[in-house]
Amino acid sequence: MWRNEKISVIFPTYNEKESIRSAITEFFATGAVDEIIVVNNNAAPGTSEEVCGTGAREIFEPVQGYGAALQRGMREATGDLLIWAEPDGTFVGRDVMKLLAYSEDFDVVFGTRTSNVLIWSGANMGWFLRVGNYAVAKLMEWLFNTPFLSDVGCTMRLLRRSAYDRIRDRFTIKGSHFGPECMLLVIREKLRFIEIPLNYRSRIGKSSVTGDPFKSFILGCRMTLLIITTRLKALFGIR
Ligand SMILES: Nc1nc2c(ncn2[C@@H]2O[C@H](COP(=O)(O)OP(=O)(O)OP(=O)(O)O)[C@@H](O)[C@H]2O)c(=O)[nH]1
Ligand SMILES: [Mg+2]
Repeated sequence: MWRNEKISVIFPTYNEKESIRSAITEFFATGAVDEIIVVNNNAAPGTSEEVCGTGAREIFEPVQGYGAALQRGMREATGDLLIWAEPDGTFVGRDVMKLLAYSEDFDVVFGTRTSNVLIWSGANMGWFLRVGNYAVAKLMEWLFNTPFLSDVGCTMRLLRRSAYDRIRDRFTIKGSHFGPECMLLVIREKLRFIEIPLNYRSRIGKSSVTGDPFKSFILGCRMTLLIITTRLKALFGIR
């Protein structure tokens, strides 16, 4: 609980068998997290055994993809404040407290992994990914005249339930670029948001998306296209 509000953390999982148990322990150790929903998205065999007995609730989402998993997790969560994260060892449990501190003034708190001093040694945030995320985030910031944005790929963030309820019916993307779709909906709905720097560590196990520069580039292109088409829709008053 945080100031009488119930806190839910959503962990989509696909290939995090080696790290998921320690991630659950680390996030519960904050003392603020009431519920962890693990969304098993056809995850590696053995994942359920790792989750068993941790106190997290495991649910199964058969539709493949990061967006599908996260949307299912949010539908299942019962908290007043919904926190997204990844159970791959990259995010630090105590950063939950930073998100919560800002939740008093904002409907949505985005994370950024582009602050040099918080990128841990070995983290997958080299020049290409850092500049790419920054550039696409700036495109979003400038086209929509938003507060400061520097990362479109950060998968740790907080949404108030009231904010989630205002945008949930308009989620469409099942794949990896669901994160920016959610950002664009937050912007278009004129919700109050802020972006804050989070720690970013090296991943335990193998990345299936941004570990491959070509896949990262394609993902960046899809995100850019989504931002431009959403701006055009906004211009013509199309929801
Ligand atoms: N690749 C992939 N990830 C999924 C899927 N469903 C859920 N996820 C989750 O999406 C998140 C991102 O996947 P990662 O493999 O860590 O990709 P990434 O975050 O780009 O890679 P890192 O930056 O190295 O962590 C993880 O939490 C996965 O568990 C899916 O179908 N495919
Ligand atoms: Mg990851």
